[in-house]
Amino acid sequence: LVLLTVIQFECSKCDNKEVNSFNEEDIGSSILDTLPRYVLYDINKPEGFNLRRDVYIRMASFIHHMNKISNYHWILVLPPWHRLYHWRSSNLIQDHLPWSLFFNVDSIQKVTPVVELHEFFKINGLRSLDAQVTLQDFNLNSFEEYPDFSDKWEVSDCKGHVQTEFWNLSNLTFSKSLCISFQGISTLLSDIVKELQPRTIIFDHAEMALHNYYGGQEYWAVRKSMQFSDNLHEIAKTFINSFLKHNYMCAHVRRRDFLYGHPSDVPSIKETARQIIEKLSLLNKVETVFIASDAPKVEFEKLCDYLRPYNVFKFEANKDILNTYMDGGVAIIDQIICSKANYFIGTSKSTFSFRIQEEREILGFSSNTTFNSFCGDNDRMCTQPTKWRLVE
Ligand code: GFB
Repeated sequence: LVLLTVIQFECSKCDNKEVNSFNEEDIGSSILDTLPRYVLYDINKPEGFNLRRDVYIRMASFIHHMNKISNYHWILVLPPWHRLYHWRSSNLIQDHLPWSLFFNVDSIQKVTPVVELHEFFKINGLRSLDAQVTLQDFNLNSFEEYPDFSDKWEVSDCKGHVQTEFWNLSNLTFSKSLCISFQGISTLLSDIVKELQPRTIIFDHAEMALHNYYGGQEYWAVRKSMQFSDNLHEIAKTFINSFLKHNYMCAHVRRRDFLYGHPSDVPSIKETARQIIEKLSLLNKVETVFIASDAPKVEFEKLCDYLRPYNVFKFEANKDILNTYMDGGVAIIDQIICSKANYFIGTSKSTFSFRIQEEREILGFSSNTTFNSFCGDNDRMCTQPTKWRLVE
């Protein structure tokens, strides 16, 4: 009993200490009921880093809800970062990365009970997860006169591919596997949990679950807890102090797949430069532009040519930084630098830009320096981003 009390204490603190895995048969069911329960999740493969950050907020909100309505203590397992499509450095192995590489996990844990996957394995050992649930769409008939958008779920036949090897880990197994057609907010997942009564459950396609209340108090509390790691902040700070001198505009110039995915929102390089210069002319004594971009080198050089009268900077990671923090970390450094600029202009519909705007809200920048985005070549008066103001 003393050992179990220790396990319980360690787990509910969610700290990084090693916790012995337990043997279920040695433990009575009433004592098992006192142990924490775990939710794991994964997301549609092609989704990028910043949409994944948004899905975390939805899952955190679900865990908060579970801890309000259930007698058990629920903990969210942070899915490792694994081979994202946009991470282009093919010489680096960018698999199974813990959240602590990018985020301050202590800060996250102050708001939501979470553990990293490797910590979960220490607690759970190699026991099968009680349930694997693949979320999928309902078959919506587009010809229906009144399509039903109400929150609902039902166990159904699997429509698409069912993932069996999460994060390429063949030792993750499941006692039960089912597909559920799902439409609704993330707290609705609690009904599925009530029905299945698992102690450990993994949801695939967690992006199907929507926000309870996007931009509400809980949203911002969780969002604020997602601080980037001190090391990445330190690198960004050194760059700002050395080159930008705290007086600069940042432009997030999203290229590559956005040229095909959102052609009318992405201006040509020449038009991008024109819009940057137009903004600079309205800013008092700002002569320096920081460019955050996934653009290929030739496009960036072309942009520099058009911006010639101004000081133009881009963060280039040295070998050490790239090897340690990889493409994901370099992108975060770009985001931190943009979040601290005197003025920010982003790319319409890019979640990379949205997250910078949120960070600037948290830091207290005025909204006219934050909620700005480029317009496509043929729509110079395009709609500007919605001002999602911080709610406390
Ligand atoms: O973050 P993300 O979901 O934003 O995906 P979007 C874009 C990824 O591209 C980032 C890289 O996570 C980075 O890896 N990237 C983009 C950048 N801009 C920059 C930049 O300024 N600096 C650096 N260093 N890297 C969505 C995708 O992208 O676009 C979806 O999530 C889909 O999967 C959609 O492809 C069309 O919202 O911009």
